[in-house]
Amino acid sequence: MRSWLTNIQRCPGCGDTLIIMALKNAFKELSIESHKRVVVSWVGCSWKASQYVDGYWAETLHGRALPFATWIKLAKPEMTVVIMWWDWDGYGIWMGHFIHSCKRDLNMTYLVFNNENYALTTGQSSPTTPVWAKTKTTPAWNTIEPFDPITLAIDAWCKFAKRADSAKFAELKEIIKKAILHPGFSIIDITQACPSFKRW
Ligand SMILES: Cc1ncc(C[n+]2csc(CCOP(=O)(O)OP(=O)(O)O)c2C)c(N)n1
Ligand code: SF4
Ligand SMILES: [Mg+2]
Repeated sequence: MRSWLTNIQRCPGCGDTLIIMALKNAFKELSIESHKRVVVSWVGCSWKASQYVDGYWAETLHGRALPFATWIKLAKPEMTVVIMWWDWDGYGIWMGHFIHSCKRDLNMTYLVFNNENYALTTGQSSPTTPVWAKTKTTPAWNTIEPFDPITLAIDAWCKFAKRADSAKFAELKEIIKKAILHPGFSIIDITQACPSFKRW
C-alpha cells in the first residue's frame, strides 16, 4: 500500500510512476538540462512527484501550484516550467487557476494526473468520475456528469490541449515533448490507472 508518511511507494500498478518517467525521458530527449527546468506540484497521491525529477522543484502551498509556477515563469522566463496537478485539485477546488492560466497563455506545461477519483483520501468521487462509477461518496453510482477538461481549456483559448494515457508510454512522452516545445500554455489530461480505488 501507499506510504502515508513519504508517499514514495506506489500501490502495485499505479500509473503515477509512468507519468513521472515519461516526463524525465522527455526532458532527456529534448536535452533540457536540470538547471534550466523546474517542476511544481502539490497535494495529491503524487505530491512528491516533483522531487523525483532531478533539477529544480517546488512542492507548493495548498492548491497554489499554478500561481506559484506563474511567478517562477514571470521571474525567470528562460526556465522550462512544468506543473503536476491532479483531477480534484485541477478541475475541482482550484479550477479558477486552470481557466485563467489557459487565458494568460504563459509558456508552461500543465500535466494533470487524472485517476478519476480522490485517491490520497481513499477513493471519493472527483470532477472526472464517470456517471456510473461506484466510489466511497457514491456507493450506488455517480450521477454527476464529469467535466471535459479539454473542451474547457479550448473554450478558455488554450492552444495546446491534449489527452493522453499513462499506459501508452511512448505516445505520452511524445505529447509531453510537444507540449514543452509549444510556445504558450499547454495542458495534457493524462488518464492513469489507480488499482486501489479506480475500479471502473
Ligand atoms: C481544501 C482541502 N480540502 C480537502 C483536502 C484533503 N485532500 C487532500 S488530497 C485530496 C484529494 C486529492 O485528489 P486528487 O487531486 O484527484 O489527487 P489524487 O490523490 O487522486 O492523486 C483531498 C480532498 C485538502 N488537502 N484541502
Ligand atoms: S491510491 Fe491510486 S493513485 Fe494513489 S498510489 Fe495507489 S494506485 Fe496510485
Ligand atoms: Mg485524483
